[in-house]
Amino acid sequence: MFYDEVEIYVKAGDGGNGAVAFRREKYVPYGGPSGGDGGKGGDVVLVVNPHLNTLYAFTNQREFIAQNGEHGRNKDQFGAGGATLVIQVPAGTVVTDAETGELVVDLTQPGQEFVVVRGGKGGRGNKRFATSTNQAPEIAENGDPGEARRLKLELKLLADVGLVGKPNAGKSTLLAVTTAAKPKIAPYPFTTLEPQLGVVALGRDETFVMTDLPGLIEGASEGRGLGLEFLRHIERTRVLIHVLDATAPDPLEDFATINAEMVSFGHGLAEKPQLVAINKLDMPEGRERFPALKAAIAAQGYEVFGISGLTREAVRSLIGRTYQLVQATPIRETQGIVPQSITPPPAEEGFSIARDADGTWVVSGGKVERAVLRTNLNYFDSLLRLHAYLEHQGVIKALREAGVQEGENVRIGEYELEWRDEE
Ligand SMILES: Nc1nc2c(ncn2[C@@H]2O[C@H](COP(=O)(O)OP(=O)(O)OP(=O)(O)O)[C@@H](O)[C@H]2O)c(=O)[nH]1
Ligand SMILES: [Mg+2]
Repeated sequence: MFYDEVEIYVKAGDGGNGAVAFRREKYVPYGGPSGGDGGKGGDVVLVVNPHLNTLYAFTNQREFIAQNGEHGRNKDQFGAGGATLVIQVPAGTVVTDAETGELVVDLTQPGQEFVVVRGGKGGRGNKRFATSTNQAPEIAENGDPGEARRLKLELKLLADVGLVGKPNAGKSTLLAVTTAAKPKIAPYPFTTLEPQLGVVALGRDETFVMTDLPGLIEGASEGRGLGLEFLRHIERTRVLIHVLDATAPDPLEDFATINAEMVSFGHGLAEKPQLVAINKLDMPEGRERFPALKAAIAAQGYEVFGISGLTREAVRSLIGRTYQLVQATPIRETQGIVPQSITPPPAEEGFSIARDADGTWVVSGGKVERAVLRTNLNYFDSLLRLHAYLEHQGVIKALREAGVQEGENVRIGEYELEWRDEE
């Protein structure tokens, strides 16, 4: 199997912090709280773009960080939400968590979207905390941090373009000079036993997958040579490049033989768009025969290129034209539809208490640590609220039961306090 794979880092935007502010108006002696909420951080979303067929675009960018939400401001102004960051992937991309190896999502349908990390909620401003008993609360929440994770993207490559031709025509050489693939090349027939796949990239979003195939000979469709098995490989391609060796004894006959084999194999091979690359024009003999060969093949209705895989002459224009044809030829059907599966977020209920080497009590647990992150520790009212929350969650009681003593340090996430027992 041939895979294109890449590891990326995605981070959603942090939520903006809520603001603590009070109205100060000339004729309003006790202006009320007016701190606005922070905006939500942007999500990171994967979207299937049916025009992509490789993960090549990720060679330039591997980190995707969505915008943070803006902080809330005074005068009841809410922070703006961070923009969603959209990452385009080809159909057939399988996404797993790079750390756990767990399947995140299987993206199969054009247009299918999946949120891979969610932006943090914006913190609430102090306006939200006014109550009948506390009309001037100095409480504001911090925004939640955006989620972050490393993802592995994997795509099973299917060749868009197949190189067909007689053994020794120069198919593997052409693959080697246009892609990063390292196929075996040698001056004798049947060098290629296992076809290689390579990504041909004209630009960041202009790519196609090409494969060299073992040379075909007369009778291949009946199982002679190595052909039959590999004719099945070409069945799925969209465009064929027929490579002809201009220095072979009878290139025109070679051309006819291969086409006849494709017709007898059936399965629509003969109907695929076919470009003809007359190869080895760096050889004087090839150069000399080229005009007549070109005329004879063009007369059969084919588009002909005269190239040299060795010196790369005209290889670029052949590739450019191939790309156009790939674009114009309907996409192969997806190989079965895999239902979308979603990893549930890890359970973060509960907390645990431990002591580290220097005697500090450490409280850990997603829920309580998030509460600490959300607290703006600069405001006394916010701290009181955090303590009420910890009390309610049973953290204070559990610490007491664990035996925490007056004057000892307790750490919850970023927050450290010295224990004072009021009872
Ligand atoms: N002079 C010249 N030699 C070439 C050119 N392209 C390929 N060759 C040579 O032709 C021989 C066969 O090349 P391959 O690329 O292995 O041919 P192939 O079509 O993949 O052959 P099989 O895998 O056996 O079917 C090698 O010796 C290459 O160096 C070319 O443009 N000019
Ligand atoms: Mg080969």
